[in-house]
Amino acid sequence: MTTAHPPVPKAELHLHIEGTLEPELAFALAARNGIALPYASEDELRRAYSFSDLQSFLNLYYALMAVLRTEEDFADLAHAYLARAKEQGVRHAEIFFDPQAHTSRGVPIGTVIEGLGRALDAAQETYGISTRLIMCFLRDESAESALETFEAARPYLDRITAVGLDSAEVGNPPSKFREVYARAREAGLKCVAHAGEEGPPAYVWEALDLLGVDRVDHGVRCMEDPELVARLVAEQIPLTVCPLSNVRLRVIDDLADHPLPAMLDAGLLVTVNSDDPAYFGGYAQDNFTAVRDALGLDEDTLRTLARNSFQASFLDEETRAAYL
Ligand code: ES4
Ligand code: ZN
Repeated sequence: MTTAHPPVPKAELHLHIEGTLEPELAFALAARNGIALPYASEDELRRAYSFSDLQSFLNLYYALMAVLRTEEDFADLAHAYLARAKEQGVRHAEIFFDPQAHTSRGVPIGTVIEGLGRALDAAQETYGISTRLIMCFLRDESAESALETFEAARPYLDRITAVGLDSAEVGNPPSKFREVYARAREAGLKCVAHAGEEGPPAYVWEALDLLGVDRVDHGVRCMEDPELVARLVAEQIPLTVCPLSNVRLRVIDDLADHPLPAMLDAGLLVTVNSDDPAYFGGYAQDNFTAVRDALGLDEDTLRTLARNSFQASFLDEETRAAYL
C-alpha cells in the first residue's frame, strides 16, 4: 500500500461512538455476550445499510447497539474507533455517546462512561490523540428522561465536557430541552445540539436562543434563512457538517450539490466530520477526500477546514492556538 499524502491533521467534532460499530465488531461482541443478531453474516448486515432518511438509519443504529453490554464492550468500541481515527489524521476527537440508548436496556450509565473513559485515557498514551466526551440526550424521548439522565450522570461530570441533542429531529424541537440545558450550563458544561439536519432553520434559532449552544451539529439547512446565516457568521458559531452522512440520509441528493462551498463563502465557521462512519461509508479523512473530489476543493480550502476543526473545538486556548 502506498500513501501519497499523510492525511491532514484535524479534529473530529461530530462523531457518535455507537455509530463506529463496524459489522466485524458487532458480530464479535454478539458472540462474546451470547446475543443473536437478526443477520446471518457481516455481509448481510452491510447490505442493510441503505437508508431513506434519518429514522430508517436510527432504527438499525439502535437495534445493533444491543451487543454493547459491559464496560469492556464500550472500551473495545472506543479503542477500535481511535485506532481508525489515528490513521485518518485525527489529533483530537470530541465524542458523542447516547446514554439513554443503553440505560433503557439495563446497562448502567457508569458502565458506559467508565468503559469509554478507559479507552479514551489509553488513546492519549497510545496514539497521542486528545479526547472529550459529549453526552447526548435523545430528543424523541421525554424532557423528564433527559433530566433523569443528567442527574444519573452527575457523579461522572468530571469526565464530560458538553451535552448534546440527537436522534429524530422533526417534531422534537430544542425548546423541549430548555431545562436540562440550563442545568448543564449551570454545572459548567458546554452545550451543542443537532439542528437543521432534517429540521427547519427555526430549530437552529431555538438551539441558539433557548439552549445557548456553543456549536451547532449539522446546521446545513441554515442556508435557507439569510438572517440566520448572518447571525451564525457574526457570532462565528461553529457548524459541524457531515457530508457523507448528508448523502446517505438523503439530506442532500448528491455530494456534488452539497452546500459546503456556499457555507464557506458565506463566512460560516464550518468543519467536516464523519457522524456515524461505520454506517455512512467513511471516517474523517474519507469525508475530506470525498468533498475534495466531489466539490473540487483546493488544498487551501482543505487546510481552512482542518484549521476550523481546531478553532471550533473545546480544547483549551493554549492547546488550540498551537494547532492554528
Ligand atoms: C445521528 Cl446522523 C444523526 N442525526 C441525529 N441523531 C443521530 N444519532 C446518531 N446519528
Ligand atoms: Zn450526528
